[in-house]
Amino acid sequence: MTTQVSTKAGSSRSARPGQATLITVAPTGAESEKSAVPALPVTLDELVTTAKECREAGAAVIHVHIRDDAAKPTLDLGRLTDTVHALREATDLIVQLSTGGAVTDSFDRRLAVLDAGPDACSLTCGTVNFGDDVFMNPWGFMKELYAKTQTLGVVPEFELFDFGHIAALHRLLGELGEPAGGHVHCDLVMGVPGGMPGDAATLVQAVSALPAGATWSATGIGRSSVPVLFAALAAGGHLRVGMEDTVTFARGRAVASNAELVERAAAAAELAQRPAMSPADARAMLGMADER
Ligand code: KMH
Ligand code: ZN
Repeated sequence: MTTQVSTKAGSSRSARPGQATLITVAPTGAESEKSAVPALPVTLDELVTTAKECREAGAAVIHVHIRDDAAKPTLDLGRLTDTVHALREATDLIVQLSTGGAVTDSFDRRLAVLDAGPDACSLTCGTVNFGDDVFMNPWGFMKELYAKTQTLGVVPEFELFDFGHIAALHRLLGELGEPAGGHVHCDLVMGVPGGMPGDAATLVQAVSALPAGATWSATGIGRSSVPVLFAALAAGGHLRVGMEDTVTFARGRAVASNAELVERAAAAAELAQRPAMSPADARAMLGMADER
C-alpha cells in the first residue's frame, strides 16, 4: 500500500486515467421522513435489499444510518451491530457506519457507534450550519472519535462540508498521526445549506487543499448532486450518491430507488473511462484488511 500522510496540501490527489471509481451509496440518512419518501430504506430488510441492489449496480461502500421501529433515526448499539452483521452476511460491501447520526444525537452515542464493529466510519471535521440546524463536531469530539478509530482499527472517511474542515483535517493528522489503514480518504459533502456550495469551481479549490496523497469522493446535496458528480469525475475523484443526499432524480421526478442513483453514477464513471471499483479493490485502496 503506498501511503502518504501529510499535513501540507500537495499534489496527486486525483485518480490516474483509467483507475476505477469508488462508488459509495448513502441510502437512508437521518433527515428524510419515511412518510414523505416511501422509497427510503428504513427497516433492516429494506436496507439489506438495497445493499444487494446497489452492489449489483456498482457500489463498493455503503454509508449506513439506521432507523427504529417508528422509522426514526437511532444509534441503538444492538441494532447497529445487527445491521453490520446482516450487511456482511448479504454482501461484500465495505460497511461504513455514520458517526454523524442525526443533529440531535449526543457525542457519547456517536462515539459508541464504533463499538458495533464496522469496517469504516464517517468522521466529520468540524461544526457546520445544517439547514435550520447545527451539526456539532467540536475539536475535542473530533479528536476523541479519531483516537478511537485508531485504537479499534476502524478506517475513517473524513467528511468535509466546508473549507475550515479541511484545515481541521490537517490539524488532526498533524496531532494524532495517520488513520487506521494508513491512507487518508475524504468525502466532500457539497451543497448543504450552511456549507460549501456544490459547484465545479469550489470542488477544484477544495481538492487542491487536501493532504497530499489523499483520495477523495464528492457528493452534492439536492440539486447539486448531478453537477458535483460530473465535476468529481472530471477532477479525478470518486463518487458518493444515495437518498441520504438527494431524493429527486430529475426535476419533478422522485428517486425510485438507491440503485438507480448508483446505476447513473456507474454509467457516468464508465463514460469517463473510470468504471466502478469492486469492494476488494476499494479495500486495497483504503488500506483495509480483507473482508472480516
Ligand atoms: N445527518 C447529518 C447530521 C455523517 O453521516 O457522518 C450528519 C451526517 C454525517 O449525515
Ligand atoms: Zn450520513
